[in-house]
Amino acid sequence: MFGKPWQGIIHEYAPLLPVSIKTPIVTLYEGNTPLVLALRLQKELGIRARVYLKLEGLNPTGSFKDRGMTLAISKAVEEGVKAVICASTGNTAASAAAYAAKAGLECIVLIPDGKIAKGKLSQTMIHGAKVVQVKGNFDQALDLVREVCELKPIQLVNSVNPYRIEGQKTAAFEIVDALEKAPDYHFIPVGNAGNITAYWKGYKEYQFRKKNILPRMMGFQATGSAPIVRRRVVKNPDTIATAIRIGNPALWGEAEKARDNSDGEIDMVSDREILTAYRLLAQKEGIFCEPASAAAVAGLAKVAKRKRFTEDQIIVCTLTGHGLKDPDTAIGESCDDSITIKPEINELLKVITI
Ligand code: AN7
Repeated sequence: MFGKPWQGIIHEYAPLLPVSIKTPIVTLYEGNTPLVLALRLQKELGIRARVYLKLEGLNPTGSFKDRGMTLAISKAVEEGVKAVICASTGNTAASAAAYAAKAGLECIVLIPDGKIAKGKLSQTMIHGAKVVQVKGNFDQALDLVREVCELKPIQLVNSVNPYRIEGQKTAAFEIVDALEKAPDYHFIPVGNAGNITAYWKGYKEYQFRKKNILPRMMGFQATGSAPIVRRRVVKNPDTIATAIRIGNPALWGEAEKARDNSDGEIDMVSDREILTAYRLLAQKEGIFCEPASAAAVAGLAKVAKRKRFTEDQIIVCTLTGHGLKDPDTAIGESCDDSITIKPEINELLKVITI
């Protein structure tokens, strides 16, 4: 009567992942996230194609990073590693800390000083990781962890670790399983460029399963952190979407390949456009994602202004992280909307306009 219980992406997709019987699976039951039809958003943006949202914020630590981390940590345990390290704008840190806790590994994270959202910092700390704030940006922190891994027996779990990409590609498998084919367009935010690389790999590997089509990969950076679009390293990246505040993506070349081989695009959206999409998702779809995730939908809104999508087309946007990751931005964007009254019915009636 019931299907087999979900046990995470490694159990589900083992034949397509670099694991064996001997791999000790460290899972928090990640993956199997909803793919939601977004009719009100579609209408709001004047799009005729069907728009689906892949809610990666519903993973165990609230972001897509868990898909790659279950595999990276499982392989670290298999290889007898005792400690893992990453540089992070927050979500990788939270995920690494949680999976390391589950596996009994030590975890060290380097984060850019003062530039990580509170939810992510709170997760990383409570899971017991050693948090090192770097007076600099993500790119400098990544250089440091790469260097320290040459000197110490510590495993790097940033997306330059190929197991991260292997795990993250399962999101594309799930989308093809749900739609029974690949979408025509896939919109996704781009930071360090691991996820766009992983989805493209996943779609290609799953091509044999269903109809022989591949999506166009549509990546979006924030204007203040858009090295791929501008074709040069951004020394001092800046954006309200701190998750993608990255000026020198580690998988830059891979992202360009995904773009070019899929006949897609990598473009940029402003913080204003990101925040507009962020509010739209919350207020028209009931979906609270973090600002970086809204970049994908801001990108869709931008493309929809110049391009006519047709009714038979399918668009998927990945919403990479949960809105609760960054409560400060949500409150900051909404504080004008809150009203304070004395505890009296007349006061309340004055403010209710219905
Ligand atoms: C919510 O956690 O880089 O292009 O260190 O947290 O694969 O880097 C996060 C990236 C999009 C960009 N959305 O993905 C980190 C980190 C959210 C993110 C991205 C990130 P990539």
